[in-house]
Amino acid sequence: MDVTDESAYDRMRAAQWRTRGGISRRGLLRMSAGIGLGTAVGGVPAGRAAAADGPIVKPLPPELFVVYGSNAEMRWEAMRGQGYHTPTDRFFVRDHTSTPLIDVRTWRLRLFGAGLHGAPTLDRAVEFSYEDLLALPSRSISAFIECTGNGRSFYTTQQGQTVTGSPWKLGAVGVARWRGVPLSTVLERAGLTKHAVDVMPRGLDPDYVDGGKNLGKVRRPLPVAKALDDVLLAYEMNGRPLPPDHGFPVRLVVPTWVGISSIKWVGDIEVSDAPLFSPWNTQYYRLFGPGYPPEGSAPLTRQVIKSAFELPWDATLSAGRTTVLNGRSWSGNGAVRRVEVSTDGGAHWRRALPHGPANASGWLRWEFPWRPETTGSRTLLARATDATGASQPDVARYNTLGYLFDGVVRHPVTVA
Ligand SMILES: Nc1nc2c(c(=O)[nH]1)N[C@H]1C(S)=C(S)[C@@H](COP(=O)(O)O)O[C@H]1N2
Ligand SMILES: [Mo]
Repeated sequence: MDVTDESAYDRMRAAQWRTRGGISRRGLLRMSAGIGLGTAVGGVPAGRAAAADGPIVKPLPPELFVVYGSNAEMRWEAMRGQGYHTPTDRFFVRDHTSTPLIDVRTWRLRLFGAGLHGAPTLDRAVEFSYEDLLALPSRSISAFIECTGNGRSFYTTQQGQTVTGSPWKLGAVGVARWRGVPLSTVLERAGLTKHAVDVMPRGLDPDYVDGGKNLGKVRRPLPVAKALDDVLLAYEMNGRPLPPDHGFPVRLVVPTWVGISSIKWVGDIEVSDAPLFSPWNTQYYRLFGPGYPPEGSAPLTRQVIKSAFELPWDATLSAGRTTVLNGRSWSGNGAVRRVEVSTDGGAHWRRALPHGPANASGWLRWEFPWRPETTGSRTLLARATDATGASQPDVARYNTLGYLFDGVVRHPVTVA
């Protein structure tokens, strides 16, 4: 999970090679016939395919992304001049292992468990093909997907605290237009009972191994109440079929919740009549550390509130000229109501001008005209408040895995 220049270099080389017209190992595998159900990479060990070609399929040009192994964050300056949604080419990617390539002709979504009528086990599952899902009534939503650890590096750089995981700045978030079938529709058609408690989607990507221990497929239980509320089984992103890195053929989109809830490449969904557990709601995605119980907090659900400037880190701005600072703020607790900006390290604050919709599961865009008169280093700050009145503190509460950073980020710029 550590960043090394070497891994960034490897990713870049792989992307360059692909764009120069080389046929990738993945491309060859994709063309080979007979990729079986759930066999992500056609019988070749996933690790080898990944090593040959990089874990992420789409190009990761350095002007759009910072790459940490199998994870890539968007550079926020890449949102400047863009519309409400994050274009797919610059949407961050977070893969526990690597992006699988799935043959949609043989792919099936299988639902099973004691919370369904007559499908107690996987071998008696209710099945849906890709065409079956496309034929069901669809819904579209604009929603952010954000990694729970987005902003993690600021625990260290602003608060001097040690945390583990990818050292994201603020780029592990994106808002897309998602289209798909409400999960509630599929659950009802699969025979949901009144006794259903948890719903656990499981990905078809390779098993996740941590500290030498195989934890199996990426999977995380979702309470049935949330599953029936606003969750989508999405097959489209920004008007196109989901690309491989974002979950083709079908992923969950769980609006306002931690990114890990939105399981990609869903192969099956267990519907239980008792609480379910996986490493992703026990050892990860809880808060651990001083002030938390040894087993951690309750499993994380909603994201917290954040703000970002659409500027490079260490941007250079001109003295004596008005620059419009653009940014976006979002919260898992409800729509953003107010954003304030400081251009002097937090001594003075003024309201930013909101524009466009303040969608509760998306973000609010805003701008702030600024005319710096003198040259030198400055620190820009943005602080949002959401519909619940929650705002961004100066210091985020520490947890060892560096989740849910909601502190005000200190963005350095130079006025020249
Ligand atoms: N099957 C599977 N689903 C997954 C993951 C994964 O590694 N495997 N990563 C999760 C995490 S931690 C996040 S933050 C989001 C990232 O979605 P994206 O890569 O489309 O941006 O997907 C989630 N769904
Ligand atoms: Mo994540």
